[in-house]
Amino acid sequence: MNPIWQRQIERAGLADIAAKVEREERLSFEDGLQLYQTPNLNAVGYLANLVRERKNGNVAYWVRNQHVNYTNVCNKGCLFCSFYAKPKDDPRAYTMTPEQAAQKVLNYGDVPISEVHIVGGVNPKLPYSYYLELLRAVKAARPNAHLKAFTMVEVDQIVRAAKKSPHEVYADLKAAGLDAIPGGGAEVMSERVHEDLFFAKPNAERWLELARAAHQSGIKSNATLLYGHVEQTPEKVEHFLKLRELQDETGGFLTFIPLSWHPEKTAMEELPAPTGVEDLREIAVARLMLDNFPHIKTFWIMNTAPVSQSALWFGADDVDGTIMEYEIIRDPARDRKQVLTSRQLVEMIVEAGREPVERDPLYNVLSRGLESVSDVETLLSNQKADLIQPDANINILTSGIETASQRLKERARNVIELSAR
Ligand code: V47
Repeated sequence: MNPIWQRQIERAGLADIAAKVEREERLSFEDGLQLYQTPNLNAVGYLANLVRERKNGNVAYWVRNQHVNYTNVCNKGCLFCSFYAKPKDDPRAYTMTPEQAAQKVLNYGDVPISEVHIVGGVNPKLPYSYYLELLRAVKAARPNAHLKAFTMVEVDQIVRAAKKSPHEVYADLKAAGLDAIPGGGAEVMSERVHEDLFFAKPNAERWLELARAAHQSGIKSNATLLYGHVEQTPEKVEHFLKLRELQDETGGFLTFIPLSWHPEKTAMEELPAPTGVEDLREIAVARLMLDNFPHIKTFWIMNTAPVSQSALWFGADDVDGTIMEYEIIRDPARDRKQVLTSRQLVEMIVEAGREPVERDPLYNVLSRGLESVSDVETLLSNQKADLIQPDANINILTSGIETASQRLKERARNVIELSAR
């Protein structure tokens, strides 16, 4: 190890952990606590980057995807959530028919999307057949796209509605078009936080049981951790250990996604949101603790594009995708839908100094660098997004990072000019 880093790591009290990382040894619960407690975030990031590069080299993955949130009706009443509408008399409530969901993806028919990410609230009125028809309708509309659908919380509801075993339900869902399962719903695997914030949802044991059954049925899935609200550090480390243990058993997890909590419009909105520094630490600690997870994702919608660029040096190897529309959190200032085009994603990765690789949800490589990014595709994506809700899509690069990076470039130019005088 470079002697400058060696000194930093020793001063941060991380020498033992660094030795384990170099020997590719598993980190303990106490190591996890220490990674959260040391003030030297750079030292934690440096170690996470060693693991990141060992597993994924210089590659940063992105995906051309579309999110469909088929219903916001939910009977779980989670305090951290701003998305849900109560099942009774809520004017915000909506539930798409399978045909309406299919129409949503047809609206982007000209964009070569490889993943449709389908999640929603737990609407107790929906019969088992609805979920199968939803998958069939979307698959028929986009036969070439993989369907990544239903968090374990929805799966729990589907299993109840079906009155069948999880394994039987997974077989039906697969036959209807399901390819993979997203990572939501576990929140923080702690009985205390479960009681306080999301007691109506399945607990950690049930979430893990349903993930195990998915993996045994040949369905890959992701996992998340929702942080930045009332959880405590040991609860987050426990969360990692539970996921790591199941991954040892099944090998069925693809990606871990730390989800940065957005307090806006929730029942706890007086609490402060996590900062960018916390977001980077969550990425880095996850990379170090989850030694058996192939990928760590920085979900740019939650983390912002600039923090996601930095996260690619703190353990993350995936920035997720084009998204097109996202309802679970909204841009608080404008309350608009959110999209990045493929060109913008690729440029964001290049600007961060990583090699962009387009993937599908199972991490099959679809293109490299600028190969599949054309102005025509970018144009289409913009036009189609506008078609859904005119003027409703934030162009993140022109409204956010472009101005920030332009400012930086401007400042750099001034410095160069001044020093040349
Ligand atoms: O489970 C809800 C979270 C999750 C808020 O697998 C919130 O690739 C922040 O799981 N602030 C659903 N988060 C989203 C999810 C996901 C997202 C991106 C990629 C993948 C993947 C999965 O969203 C929920 C909950 O933990 N959530 N409300 C909020 N206010």
